[in-house]
Parts: sequence; C-alpha cells; structure tokens
Amino acid sequence: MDNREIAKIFYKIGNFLEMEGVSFRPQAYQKAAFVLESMKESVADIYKQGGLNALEQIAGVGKNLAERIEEYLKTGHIRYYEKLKKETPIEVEELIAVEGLGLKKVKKLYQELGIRNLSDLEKAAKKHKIAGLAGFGETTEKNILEGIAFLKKSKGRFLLGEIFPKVEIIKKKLEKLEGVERVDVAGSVRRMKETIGDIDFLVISKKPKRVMSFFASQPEIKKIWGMGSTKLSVRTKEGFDVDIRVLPKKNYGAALQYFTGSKEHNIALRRIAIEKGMKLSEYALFKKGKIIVGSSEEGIYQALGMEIIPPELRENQGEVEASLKRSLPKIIKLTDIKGDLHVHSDWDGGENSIKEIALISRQLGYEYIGIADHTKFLRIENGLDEKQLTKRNREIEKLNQVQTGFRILKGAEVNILKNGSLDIKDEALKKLDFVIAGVHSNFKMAEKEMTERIIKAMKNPHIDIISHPTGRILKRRDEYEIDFDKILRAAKQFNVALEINSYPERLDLKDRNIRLAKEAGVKMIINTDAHHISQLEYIKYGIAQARRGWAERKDILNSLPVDKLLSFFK
Ligand code: DGT
Ligand code: CA
Ligand code: CA
Repeated sequence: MDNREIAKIFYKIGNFLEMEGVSFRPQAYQKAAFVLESMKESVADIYKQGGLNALEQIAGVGKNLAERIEEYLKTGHIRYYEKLKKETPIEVEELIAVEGLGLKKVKKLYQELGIRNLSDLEKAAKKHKIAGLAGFGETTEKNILEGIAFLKKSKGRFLLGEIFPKVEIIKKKLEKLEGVERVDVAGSVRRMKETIGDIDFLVISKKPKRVMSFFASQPEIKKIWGMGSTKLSVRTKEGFDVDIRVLPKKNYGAALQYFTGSKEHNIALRRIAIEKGMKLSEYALFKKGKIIVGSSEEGIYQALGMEIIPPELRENQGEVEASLKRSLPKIIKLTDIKGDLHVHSDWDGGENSIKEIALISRQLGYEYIGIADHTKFLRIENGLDEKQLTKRNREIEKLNQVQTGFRILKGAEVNILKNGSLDIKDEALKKLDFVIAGVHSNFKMAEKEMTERIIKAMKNPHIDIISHPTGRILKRRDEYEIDFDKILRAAKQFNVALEINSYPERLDLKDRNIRLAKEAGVKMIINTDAHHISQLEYIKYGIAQARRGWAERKDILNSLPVDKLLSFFK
C-alpha cells in the first residue's frame, strides 16, 4: 500500500514542479513514481531490511528521493509536498483530468482567474470567462465544458485496472482468516466490467460476526456504512466501497449467482425459472416451496436446463437463450494467447530494453513478442525515424540469432496523420514483420472525415493492425466520431486486424464493438500497449474485454503460432 501512496505523492510533486517550469526534476519524480508503482517488493520492507541505502538502490531513486520515502515511512507525509501545495493551492489532478487541460493551462487559469478546482472551472466556463484568455478561445471553452460533463458521467466509478489488484489483496486477507472456508468476488468485478461501482465479496463462514468485525477494523477502512448480521458495507481510504456478505454453504451457489449479476441477467434467469414452475432467489432455486439447489451455482443453471454461463457474458445480451440452446460461444482464454504485438521499448521512450522485454515474455509463456515503437510524429514519445528504425531492427535481428523457440518481431506503431497519410516512408515499413497504425492527434473530426482518414491508412498495403480503433479514454473522453460499420467493411476488404487494446484506460475495442467485428468476420488482436514490462500483465483486461465481446480463439490473431500469424500479415 505504501508504494502506491508514495507514488501518488511523487506524481503530484512532479506536476507541481512541471507547472512551475522547473526542468529535469519533474521527470525524476515521475520516473521514480512509476517504478514504485510497478515494483513487486514493498518499500517499507526494503527500508526495514536495508535502510536508506537500500532505498537508494531502487531504479530512479537517488539520495534526495530516498530521504523523502524515508520521511513518508516514518511520519506518513512528505513536508516538501505539503509546502508546494500550500504555495499553489490548486487541485491539479482534478483539473488535468479534464480532456484538453494540461499543466500550463491549469497554471494560467489559476493566475488569471483564480481557478482552483473543478467547480471553479465549471463556473468560469459557463460565464464565458475562459474564451477571452490568451491561448484559450471559444473552442477550448466549449471543450472544457464537454470534458467536465464527461467526467461527471463516470464519477464514482473506478477502472477495473485500478480495482482488480486491490481485490486480489483483500481476497487473500479474507481467506487467511480463521473460520473462513471460501471467498469469491462477485458483482461487476467478477463480470470484469471495464468500470466498477463497488466491490462485492461473498464469504462462506459459520462465524459471520467475526469475519465482519475483523474486516471493519482494518487500517485501510475509512468509514463503515453499515453492519448487519451477515452484511458489511465500508468505504476504504482510497475512496472505493466494498460490500461483504457472509453466508452458510447451503445458500452459497444461489448467492454467488445472484450477486454476480448483472441485474438484467438475473431478471432474465428468474423469468426462465417461473416458466418452468420454479422460483429463483438469492437463497436458492425452489420448486413448490422446496429447495432444489442452493449450494452450487452451476447446479442452478443445470436445474434450469442451461449450461453454466461465463460471468463475462452475463449481461442479458442473448447469453440466456444461447445457453438454453447449448450454443454458447467457446470464448477466448488467457492461455490461448501466444504473444503480444504492441510493446514499446526503450527505443521510443518506453522503460525497458528489447532484451528485457523478450526475457519476461518468454517467462509469461509466449512464443513471440512484437516490438511496436512509435514513429516520427510523436516527438514527446521519442518517435523513431527511418534511420533509427533500421538500427533498432538490427538489434532485434541480433537478439533473434541467439535464441531458439522464441521470436522477437519487428514492428512499429505509426501515426495516422490528419489527412490519413502516415508519418514514415513505405520503404521503412516494408522491412518490418508487422505494422500497427493509430490515431494519436486531431481527435475532434467530423464522422465522415475521421472514417475516411482511418480507411485511407488501412488501404496502405503495409498496415496490418489498427491500434485502439475508436480512441476512447475511459473517464476522460468519448470515442471519436466514426462510422464503425464502414471501418469493419474496410478491415475485412483490406485484411487489416482491429486491436483490442488492454490498457485499463482504453479497453478499445469495447465489448459491443468486438461482437460486431466478430459477426462481420473481422480479425482482432489482443495487445497491451505496454511501456513497461509490468504492464504486460494488462493482457488479462484485454482478454476479459474480448470475452465480454463473445470473441473466440478463431477471431483473435495472436492465438496463432508465429508462422500462421505472419502469413496473415502477408
Ligand atoms: P457496479 O457495482 O455498479 O459496478 O455493478 P454491480 O453489477 O456489481 O452491481 P451492485 O454492486 O449494485 O450489485 C451486485 C449484484 O447484485 C448485481 O450485479 C446484481 C445483484 N442485484 C443488485 N440489485 C439487484 C436488483 O434490484 N435486482 C436483481 N435481480 N439483482 C440485483
Ligand atoms: Ca458492485
Ligand atoms: Ca454492491
């Protein structure tokens, strides 16, 4: 827990310093924050074992930052941060969450209009005070209001990628408790929805009071919403809510079914029960007042004449009917994936060398890994030009010579410019094993232009994959306006795969679009877009999204062995 807390403060310090126009130091804080967040060992343990010296051994942490970490571990805060915050009392993170607002603009808004937080910002924009500022204008003001409206829509929901690691920690804690027989997460987390309202746990135990009071007394708990005889609801310090229900074994299957949801799925299921002269509740499936099944979730589906339905499909989108007809899809699994084709290396500003990436990928059980560094246009990410790309290719070829049974593929993620052309020459693309193209600029275009822009890129014979095809950023901005049917038709015609990007903020394609792509016979590929080896684990979120979109192994290109994959790209 400390790692994340310290990382958060370091990011905030980095933001303050960057806003002040300080050079170099903001990056040092951001880099250290990133390392802290992604490492497995806890800094508290490192400090306990080796003191200040050991902290300094952490990548990106020098003497100065080590002392700040020490201060936090000893006192629970960092004075330097408190001082910066006092000097510039702005809710920076809240404000830069608004699409289109960067640190420079936030500073200017504070200096010129005294805007400190989101509510100040909204008021000022509504009174048209912002359009007149130098460097802002009517469009920016309008975009700010749109950005705020979008933020409000997703308020109170968390990204699955934020919540999932915490769920695993809580689950382990509960499992260790005396008298606890079984723990499951239910609700939207079990269905692997891309955003989560609250976390729902179910526990089998004969001692509900003990389980609940143990959990309620954990230091991470900030507030107790309510504690009944079998149910506890809390808010954690990190701001999310957890419901825990403790049940006897005999009702557990029915409860797991009910609390997994979705609500719509449950309603459909209850209707099936009624048609068959039964009654389904969170306690059991009954017939003529007698319990038929209570302890087994699978048993409930079976007694209703159904196959058990994977949680990711339980949204009442046809899965109930398919299950009754025994025609549920055999959806893709993590173990079907043979490689990840969207990984950024240190060549374009990613954190790890190609060698390190390859090593970890082998450990993950992959047969290949695709390095897809950015090209020229993305200067902030150190995009590569033709010459640098050639050099990087040589490094990959050398690495491939010394290993067997594993292949590093030469790729790139090129930019689709405003007019649909690419930011790098075809001759450079010809030398690659695969090419991804993506939109990284000019998001606000009319539907027709945006659709034509992407299709023009698809027509380039070197392009194999379109990355994050609809451009949404969860909790931040909507998809760009595109005619998705047209994109699907073009993908099919030009033999281009659409990416399912596993990054927790993206998950793009989303479930509904995945299903449309599958129905149109368009191939997809599940990639992570990792900029650090720890992010290769994001693949589980992409898989979950693919499963929610009913995708099967045959729909997903990176379930293929390398030779078949490359022949698709040819
Ligand atoms: P969330 O928390 O907003 O991300 O979404 P869920 O699906 O986790 O919803 P939550 O936590 O309110 O409730 C957990 C499950 O309990 C839900 O998926 C289905 C079941 N449930 C809750 N309320 C109702 C209801 O009114 N009717 C039915 N049939 N099921 C319900
Ligand atoms: Ca929930
Ligand atoms: Ca709940």
